[in-house]
This record gives sequence, structure tokens and C-alpha cells, in this order.
Amino acid sequence: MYSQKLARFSAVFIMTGLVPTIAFAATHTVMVGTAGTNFDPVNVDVAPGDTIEWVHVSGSHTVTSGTPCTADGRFNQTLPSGGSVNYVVPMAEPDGVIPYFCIPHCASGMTGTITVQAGAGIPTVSEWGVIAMLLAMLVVATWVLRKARVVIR
Ligand SMILES: [Cu+2]
Repeated sequence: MYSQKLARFSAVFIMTGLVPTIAFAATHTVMVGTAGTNFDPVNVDVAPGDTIEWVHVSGSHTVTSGTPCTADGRFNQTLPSGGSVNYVVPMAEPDGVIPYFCIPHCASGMTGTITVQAGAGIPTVSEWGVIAMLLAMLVVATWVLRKARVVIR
């Protein structure tokens, strides 16, 4: 009986433990040149592992990381006319702001930011994982208590 309990508890524990390790990566779209020389939206809130996709609308632009108007080498791509470029935020990226700009239009204020925050946006799987773990613990606790009550009788 004890080993059965242990087996069931272990199974639940392992399953709830696996859930938080699965990460859903979102894609955030930034339109480029919706109002002349601009990034729209100017800022995107992302989580590590997410993708930012810049879509060409008008003009001739680059998507270049760094500030103020100085490339830092993280990414630097020329946006193809009618096309798009993207950047994947590293999974190990700490919370913070990644500034970027357009080389030909930086002086006239064509800049943008990527705000990285673990768990930004849609409720993350890790949060649901915590909820699932708490619920599983409650279920297991209830089950164990019921079994204990039966034994006492
Ligand atoms: Cu530009």
C-alpha cells in the first residue's frame, strides 16, 4: 500500500514538474514605416525565447541594436522592401531593455525598445505549472487523508 501511494505521488510530482519546463515562445510583430520613419509599436514587452519580427511597410530601414545611434553588435539587419527580419531573444537573457534603431533615420528619432521580462505577456506555462503543482499537492493531500481515515476505522 505504501509503495502504491509513493508511486502515485511520484507520478503526479514528476508530471507537474515537467509542465513548467515546456515554454511557449511568442512572436511579436513590429510594423516599420507606418508613419514615415517609425517603429510601430515603439516598444514590445517580451519574454526570453520570444521572437520579434519587423515587417516592412514603407521606406528604407535597418533594425540595429544599440543606443544612442551606436550599434552594439547584438543584431543589425537591413529590412528588405516588402519583407521582414526577426530576432530571437536568448533564453538566458536577463530582464532589461534592449534598445535598437534604424541607421539612416536614428538622428530623426527612429528608435525602438524591446523590454525583456521573464513571464511577460500571456500567462506563461511556468505560472500554470505552479498552479498545477499546488492543485496536485492538494489532490494528493486529500487522497492521503482519505486513505488515512479508512485505516483508522
Ligand atoms: Cu529608417
